[in-house]
Amino acid sequence: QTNSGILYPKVSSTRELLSLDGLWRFSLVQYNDSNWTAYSLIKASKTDNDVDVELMPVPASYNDISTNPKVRDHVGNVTYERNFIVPGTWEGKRVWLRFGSVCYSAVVYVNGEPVLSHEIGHLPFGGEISSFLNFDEENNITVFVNNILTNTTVPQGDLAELVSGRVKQEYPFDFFNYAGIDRPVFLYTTPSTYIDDITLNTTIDGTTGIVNFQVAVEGNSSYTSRITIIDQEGRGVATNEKTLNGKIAIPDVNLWWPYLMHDNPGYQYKFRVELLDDSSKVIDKYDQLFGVRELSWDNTTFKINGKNIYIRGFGRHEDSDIRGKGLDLPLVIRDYNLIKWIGANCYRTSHYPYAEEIMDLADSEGIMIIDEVPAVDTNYFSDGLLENHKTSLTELVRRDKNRPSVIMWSAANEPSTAQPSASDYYKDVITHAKSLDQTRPVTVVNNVEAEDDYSGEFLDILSMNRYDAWYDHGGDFDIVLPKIVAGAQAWHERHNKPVLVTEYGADTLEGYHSLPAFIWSEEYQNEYMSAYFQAFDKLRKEGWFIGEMIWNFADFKTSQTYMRVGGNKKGLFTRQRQPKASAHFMRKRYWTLANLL
Ligand code: BDP
Repeated sequence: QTNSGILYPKVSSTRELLSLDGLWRFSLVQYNDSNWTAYSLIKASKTDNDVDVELMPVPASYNDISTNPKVRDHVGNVTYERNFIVPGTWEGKRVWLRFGSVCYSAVVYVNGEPVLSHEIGHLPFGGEISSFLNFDEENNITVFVNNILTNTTVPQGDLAELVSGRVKQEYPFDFFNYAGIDRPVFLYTTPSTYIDDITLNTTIDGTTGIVNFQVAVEGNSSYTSRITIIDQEGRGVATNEKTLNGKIAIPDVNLWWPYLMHDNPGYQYKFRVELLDDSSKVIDKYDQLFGVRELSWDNTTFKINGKNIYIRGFGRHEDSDIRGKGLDLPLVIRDYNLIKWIGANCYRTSHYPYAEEIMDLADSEGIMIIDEVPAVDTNYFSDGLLENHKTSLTELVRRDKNRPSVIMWSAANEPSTAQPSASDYYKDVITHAKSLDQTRPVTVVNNVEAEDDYSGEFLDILSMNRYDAWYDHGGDFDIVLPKIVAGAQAWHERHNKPVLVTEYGADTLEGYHSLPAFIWSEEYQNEYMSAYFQAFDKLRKEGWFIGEMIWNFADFKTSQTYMRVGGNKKGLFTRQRQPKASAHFMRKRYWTLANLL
């Protein structure tokens, strides 16, 4: 249903909302090689969960809640189930069901009837379920959640049968393949004629902000509309009563600026849409937040509101103890406190879209986002994969198009762009991304050398991941400066576009010290960073180098391999969000850069 909107559910005078978050009954379904079987068959083949409490919190990944490795390492379907009551006052309205994300795919039944299905994790989906509900009575919802990754899923994975006969999920990326209903679930109402979608783009003309808008309405097309733009003090600053598609000017506009680029970063307005019937009664009402800002880029620079952007940031993960990738508001706020403490202005949603509630904070705090689809480590290109890859972009742009924080789309992380077949594949992917949005640049995050790559010609900005003095040349910090400078120069010279370092990093065990620095010690991480800082300072003088992002913000869980001691430890912060020595060191650099630029 990608041709309809996916506005975040909100209460208004015409809309109501119920959360289905909380404890759901949970069970594992025995591995079955046909991905989806009939409802009755799956229900009949339930296994018991041994010692486990058969309840699962929503939102959360299910893997780390249990003491049982069968739950953590499960492959295939699980079921989530609960009952809920729909108020009788909702009868006659449209009732919608919406999931913020289910990893990786879901089939949803209400009162035994299939109502929704969705594939690709980390993206919202929903639909109208009015006709399946009993009002003022108990209803049952059952969700089959499947975590199998194949050659055509985004991201890719493979199933391997072990000699014991057990089927195991293998995948090329290092972060743990968490699964479950990991973001909020809502029931909400709209009237029968409703605001389905809102698309806003902004430009600036002197001190005036221009808002280009398109509002999609479903239902009775004879209703009129009233649009009001409301500032942060609650004042109406512009209106339009004529049309659902047009332009509105905001005089003396407050622009949206990134953190530490302005004394009032993250300024947002409300775009209020009201649908009115013949007697001017409000039929539907929705407030969409947005910021006024203009992005531009050329062969050497990337600008916001006419000012050069220099990115100070990191790659991150949605990852924490017990919850896995489940949305957790205390963690979300802790993370933004750390982002501001360290003086960063940007992060990449490596390696998938992050929860909408996390993105809201980026908008309001002025943190710039490189918004990435779940295409990580793509190795085999095929038509089936291409379709899913494009769908992931369609759904991401549909979800995040109005966010001022999103400054760039990332169409992939470390794909095999050194294969000649990558050329046609990425031409198609990037053309698709550009057909969805022309106002933001598109990148692919590469780890191949410029001369070996087949994707760069289609991109607006070149992003490179580098691990010199980590995965090779342990301890040889002196190779970093020449290699990074030459690597970045080669990208710029080949394509004449701005260059960004999107990853560099060293695993570090907190509390392990060594003088002189030795690999895995806190001293090593700092010396490694120093070597990269020297390279970045040299590159900054070239005029086309637009930023530095360390890998990673915090330590995170991985699959089990001898390369990872308790997970990937390249964080500046531990998984519990406490600083390593490197966090203090980075803080000095990021604040110095912020004051310099
Ligand atoms: C890069 C990947 C990232 C990994 C990182 C690492 O993009 O997902 O976690 O390497 O190995 O290649 O730490």
